Amino acid sequence: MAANNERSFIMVKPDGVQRGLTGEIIKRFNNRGYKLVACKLVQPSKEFMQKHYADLSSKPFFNGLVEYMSSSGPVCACVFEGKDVVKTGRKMLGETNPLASNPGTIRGDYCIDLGRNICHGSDAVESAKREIDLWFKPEEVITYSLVEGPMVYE
Ligand code: RTP
Repeated sequence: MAANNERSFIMVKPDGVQRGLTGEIIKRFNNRGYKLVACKLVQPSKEFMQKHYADLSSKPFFNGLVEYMSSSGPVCACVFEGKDVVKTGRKMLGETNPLASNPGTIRGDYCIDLGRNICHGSDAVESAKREIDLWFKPEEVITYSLVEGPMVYE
């Protein structure tokens, strides 16, 4: 059984912040039962975004992606915690291309274009660990109990 303390790095991208969708995205994860354990607005540098997207450095869209993410306003970097949050978080986000995303998913409800897909979610537990370490100091990720925890997990 997946552990209740699995963590995923969820980021509202500049287009999501500019469109006022930060609260909606956080709300959906909270409503599902996931616990917000870190959250901050960041204006990332180009070098920082190159590190974040290092796995995509050979892709033709890499430079445009890095440029967009570092020069279009802040992002909201979050960590959510809970059982299977990485896999479930990806399902909640929808497909990378919003046009392929089902209604009911975040991208399927709020966006149209691939390069303006409003949110990022870690694609594996290992990449979540790497991304959380990149974006947050250890003391910025808070360990605490939710009073309704027993109402989410049996
Ligand atoms: P993300 O990392 O942002 O959560 O997205 P993802 O895993 O669903 O997709 P990934 O392949 O990692 O791509 C990262 C972001 O790059 C943009 N992209 N543009 N022009 C293109 O062909 C293209 N492909 C991807 C998207 O904004 C995607 O979210």
